[in-house]
Amino acid sequence: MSCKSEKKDNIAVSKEPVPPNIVIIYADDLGFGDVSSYGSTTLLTPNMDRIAKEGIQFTNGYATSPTCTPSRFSLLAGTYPFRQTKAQVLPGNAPLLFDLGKQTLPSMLKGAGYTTGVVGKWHLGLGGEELDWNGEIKPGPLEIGFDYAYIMASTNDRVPSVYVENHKVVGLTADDPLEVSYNKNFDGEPTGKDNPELLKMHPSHGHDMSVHNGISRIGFMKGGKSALFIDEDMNDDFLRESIKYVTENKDNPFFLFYSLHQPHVPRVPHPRFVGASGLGPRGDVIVEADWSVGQFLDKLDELGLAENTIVIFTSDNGPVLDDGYHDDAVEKNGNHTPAGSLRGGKYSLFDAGTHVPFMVRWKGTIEPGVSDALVSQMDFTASFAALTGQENTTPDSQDILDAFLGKSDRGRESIILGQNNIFTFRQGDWVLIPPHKGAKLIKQVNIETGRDLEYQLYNIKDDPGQRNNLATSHPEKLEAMKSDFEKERT
Ligand code: NG6
Ligand code: CA
Repeated sequence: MSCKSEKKDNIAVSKEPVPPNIVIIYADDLGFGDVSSYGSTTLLTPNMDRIAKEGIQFTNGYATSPTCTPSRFSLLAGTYPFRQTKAQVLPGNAPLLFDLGKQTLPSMLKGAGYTTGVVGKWHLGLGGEELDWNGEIKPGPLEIGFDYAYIMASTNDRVPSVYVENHKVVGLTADDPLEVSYNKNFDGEPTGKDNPELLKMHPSHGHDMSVHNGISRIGFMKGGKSALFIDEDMNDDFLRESIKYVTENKDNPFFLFYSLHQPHVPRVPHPRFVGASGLGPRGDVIVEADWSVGQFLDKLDELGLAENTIVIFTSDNGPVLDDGYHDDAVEKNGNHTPAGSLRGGKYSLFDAGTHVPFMVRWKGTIEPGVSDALVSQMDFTASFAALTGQENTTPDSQDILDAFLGKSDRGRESIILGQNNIFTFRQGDWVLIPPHKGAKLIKQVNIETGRDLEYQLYNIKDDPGQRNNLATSHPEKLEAMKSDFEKERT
């Protein structure tokens, strides 16, 4: 930690140490193999690579779930997602997922004197059971510890297609109220199903309800026309708001959760990035996201904050190609391997569901390097509580600060990955997948679920592609893992 010092009669007097700013840049559905520092040669991400090269690149970094809401919940609440059964992909009109009053990452940092902000995708519910989108939108981020919020209400493929700044929908006018339903359409409103002629991007599965900006979404909405976001501008909107936030808060310690929407569907880059990757819209929006990461890092440099800001880059879950729109993700993928050498992808119990790019930079403090420590996003709360002298009261977050700062190659011993009784258990280099009923393949997205009626046991170090099930040949290891998994669950 650097110290602010003050010259007094030519003697430097040390004041309180200044805690570093903390920024988490969080991609949405970015895979382990989508980043060039993790081996991608087909898609180049020079700015994400910059964080990796100037900091610690983790080769065993995990989100806690292979979908969005549970991973985000876990990151912010320091809790395994399975402890909150509602922590599953939420509709856009779901109530706020958090128990008010419990510690969160932002509330802990607020207690340490930080200003706390969130910009970008939220997908953690808003309001109570009934929410009038034209009134005060609360409880939300401000009620769980953020001082400032500029968020997309849900996801870019779920209505309402609006941003919320603190307690208000941005740009809404009283003469055109916004209404939202996940049950039925509003009279006279077009849908993707009935009005394909209105669409510039067509759904492949689901996503055939309300239409706006030529794209049909999940759920129905009416009105609020002046508030609806433009997909092409979303990246620039979130970058602008993030830069504004750090600029305004540069003189006090701040935390920013900069939550990107890429490469989640619908993949609609700004026109200046169309064709940038050669891999179609999925690649193009990753290039767009990477560019924003670079712009953001440049701004930290310009403000003189690079040396006193921890920058983390990671993703909420693994990759998927066709996730519900005909956007050429499959057709133009070529030789690109979004999951790298890992098996599965988004939604999967196999490793690629949760094993994600994960890097931590603290210029001038962290010695750059590569770490194979087992680290998870759930551990930020306890680790940064240790850094800032706060008490961690979240149930599952572990203090692995030394691993995050590259001082130790020991992270967690083990982690449960999944949500709501669908689990994988990683311990050291071993992965246990308990028996799960259900299909082995999600056909629509062409991803293996990892479900099997038998136990699966893999050694991830020797077999990152999870091809050799060692459950029968290693009965003692299997029994030990089963027992440790049960202990960790309770
Ligand atoms: C699925 C959606 C998918 C995506 C996902 C959540 C359909 C057919 N598929 O239900 O497109 O929105 O939910 O993704 O509707 S996440 O990254 O936010 O978890
Ligand atoms: Ca996601």
